[in-house]
Amino acid sequence: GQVFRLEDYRRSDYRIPETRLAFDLDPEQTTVVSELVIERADDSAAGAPLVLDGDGLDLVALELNGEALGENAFEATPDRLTIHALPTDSTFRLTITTRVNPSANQALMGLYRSSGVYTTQCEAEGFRRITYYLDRPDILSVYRVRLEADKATAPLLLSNGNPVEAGDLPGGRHFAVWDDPHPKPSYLFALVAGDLGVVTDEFVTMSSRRVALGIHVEKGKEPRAAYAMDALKRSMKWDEEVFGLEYDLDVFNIVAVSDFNMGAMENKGLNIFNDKYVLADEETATDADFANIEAIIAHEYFHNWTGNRITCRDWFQLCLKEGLTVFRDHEFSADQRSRAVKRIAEVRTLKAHQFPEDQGPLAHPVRPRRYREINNFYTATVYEKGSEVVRMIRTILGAEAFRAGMDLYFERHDGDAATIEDFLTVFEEVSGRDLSQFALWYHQAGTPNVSVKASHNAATGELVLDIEQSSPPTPGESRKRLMHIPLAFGLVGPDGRDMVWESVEGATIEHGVLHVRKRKHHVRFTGISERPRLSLNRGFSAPITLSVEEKPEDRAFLARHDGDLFSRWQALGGLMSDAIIEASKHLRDGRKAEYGREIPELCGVIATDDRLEEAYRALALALPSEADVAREIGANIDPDAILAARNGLVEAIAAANGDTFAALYDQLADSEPFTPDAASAGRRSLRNMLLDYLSSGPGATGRAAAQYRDAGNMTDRSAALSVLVMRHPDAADTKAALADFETRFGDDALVMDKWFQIQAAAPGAGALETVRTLTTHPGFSIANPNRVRSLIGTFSSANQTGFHRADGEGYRFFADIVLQVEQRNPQVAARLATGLRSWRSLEPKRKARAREALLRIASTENLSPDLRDIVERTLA
Ligand code: BAL
Ligand code: ZN
Repeated sequence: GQVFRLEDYRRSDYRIPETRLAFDLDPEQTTVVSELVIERADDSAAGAPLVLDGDGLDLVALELNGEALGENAFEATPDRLTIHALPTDSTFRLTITTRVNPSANQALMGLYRSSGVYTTQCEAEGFRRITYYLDRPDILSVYRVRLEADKATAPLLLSNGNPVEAGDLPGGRHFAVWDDPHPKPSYLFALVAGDLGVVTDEFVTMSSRRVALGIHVEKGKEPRAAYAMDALKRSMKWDEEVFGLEYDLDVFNIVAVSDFNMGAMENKGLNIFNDKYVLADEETATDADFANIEAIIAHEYFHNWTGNRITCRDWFQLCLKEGLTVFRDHEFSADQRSRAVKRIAEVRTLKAHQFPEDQGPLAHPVRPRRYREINNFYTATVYEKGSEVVRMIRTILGAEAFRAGMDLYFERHDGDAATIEDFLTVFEEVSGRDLSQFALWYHQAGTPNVSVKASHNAATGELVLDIEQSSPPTPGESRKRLMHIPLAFGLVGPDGRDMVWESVEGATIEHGVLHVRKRKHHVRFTGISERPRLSLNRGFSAPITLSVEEKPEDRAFLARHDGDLFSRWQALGGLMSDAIIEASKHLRDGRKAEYGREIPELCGVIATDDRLEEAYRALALALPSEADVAREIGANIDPDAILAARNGLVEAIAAANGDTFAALYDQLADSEPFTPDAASAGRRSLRNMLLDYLSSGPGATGRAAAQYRDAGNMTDRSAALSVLVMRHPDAADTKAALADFETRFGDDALVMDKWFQIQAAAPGAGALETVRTLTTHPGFSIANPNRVRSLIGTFSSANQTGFHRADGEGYRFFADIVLQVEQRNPQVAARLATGLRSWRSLEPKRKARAREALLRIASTENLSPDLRDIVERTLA
């Protein structure tokens, strides 16, 4: 396939200041008439042909300035429309008629039907599946859209912008016209037509403008949209208060659809959502679902400024809108909930998804320099690491200068298609700092490592830190340049308080942040009378790995006493991870695993420390996942040994704290009616974490079975079911609970996703047969992305022992499914296939079998560009 390169960017010879679209909607034969005002960018472009993008299009008619074009004047293929003979005037009008079949569209890109609703997805390059266009984000146009459809089946007609006209037509049809005054790129175009229920509300902006809000969902599910509406209003308010950003249209609509490749899409004034991220009530959604809905509603809304008003010059700049908008939604959630807890959750996600990407064959810079298929770059690196980079800018500049930089960004670039350079420049200007070394965070792939050695001289009161940075090679980048790493730290004294030094030399330290910029820093502190414990990378100030020479006692001390809650969590997690790694080595060698007393004791202390929020205590008690441990080990992975070692630690913690945990479990029972707020959710998460420990012994199903039975909400019900399935897959209580869940929720697809997910995660070689059988369950559909992700995605990404079965059957099954999904939906298949990205770190037998599966996919004929790109890079 073609390779696109950042350095090849050129401005287009033509612009499209105005776009008028008319859709005559029909399930199989939709006609699209596109009337474009086209402008030559400058005189040097005179004579240049106009080349418009298409993808599988069927051209019906073509007119230039109102006259049909002769056959020799243009060339139309499904993927391109080239017009040779153009008038000499600098502006002309092109009218293009195409015909598309929404019902046949299973790739869910362009215009398609989902449960009888016409909907669109155009990012990144879906608009060219609707009509020929300059389908690139630096072509900004004002859109006017006319929709016409059958009134009985599609009473609702929505597009971007404000509604301007509507009316009835003969033959049971009707129409609506929408006008969007804000110039936008084609990837932000959207339409929806169908018969949906609605929840309405109003938001009054800071300059007293009234905005009509609508959330459109499947009829009968309106009550489940109430939380999303509440989250939307809070998001609108927050963006005004924190960034001074106001909404800019008279209406804001959100539509939930059940077949959707992504989580949601920020189309101007008409966000389209995967229904999973809109619909929630206590009986059908967990606390995690509520938190995700809040975050994603906010994320898409925040794109109105970071993405829509200021968009990307080209797709290499994707992180300009995504990294920044993730940062904004993280800050929103931190303000709505608990900052420390939110930060830990973010770092867990980053380590679980971005670190393995950065450390494997699919590693790429936050701003990539080349791609073959842009759909494959909606990655954890672009989103999550992209957000971390913005966070580091704030850490380096301080909150005030950061806000000034954001203000300047909006002031200077509103209406632009901008670049990362534009973004960095505003922060350099407002702060007077040189961010050129820092910019490597955008340009260089891989997770840097910082190693720290400390030596303390009690007699002189000197502390020396020898700090060294290094970055491992990544594909296409064997030599790395030195990064600017902002390392927040504290020197924790014997009383648990941060020590204050008299002087320091060897590195710049500002507001508790040490700036690592050279390969090596020899940092000397004076006035440190006692040996401190090093609390490093506080708040995860930089997305790096740390190698610190320290004693386990020091970590245990920090886990108990560090004044920084994030670092306490980090210290405890490190101890747990090391203990599991050590135990897994013993088990592989046929020896007995030992876990010691320190970790179980710490777990008891933290679980019962009521000065700490419950949500924090739950996160502290959550052991690193099997995948986390595998990543720490890095090579020659044996998932069975890791599972056994991890289970051993769970049992050791449970054995040491049985009575304490049981008492706390009883004490935390909900006494009030359900509310989804952070404090109540935290209580449930701690209680459900305790339930897992209390259910870890042989035959210990009673408590989980009872909780399942008595649960008043989905959080407690699904947690109990998960504990039963994970800890006691063959128990009668487990089978009964699974059957009951299916009976209760069998006709609710989103809830059944949890049932698929929980079973797909059950450890052990037997999971494969369960998953295989579930693919034939009537509730499963290979055509629906949410079903595929719940069952197959969970199996491949969250079931280390089932998926990575020693005999390779998990991989074989997986390859079959990936190829089946690909027949319909290349994008979802390609995403799924990243489940094998860490194959090289497996032990030799599994590695060979994983490779066979990848090679089989790679050698399949007519592979989509999406899937080919992923498997070839994974194998390279
Ligand atoms: N722009 C794609 C979906 C999102 O990141 O909001
Ligand atoms: Zn986004």
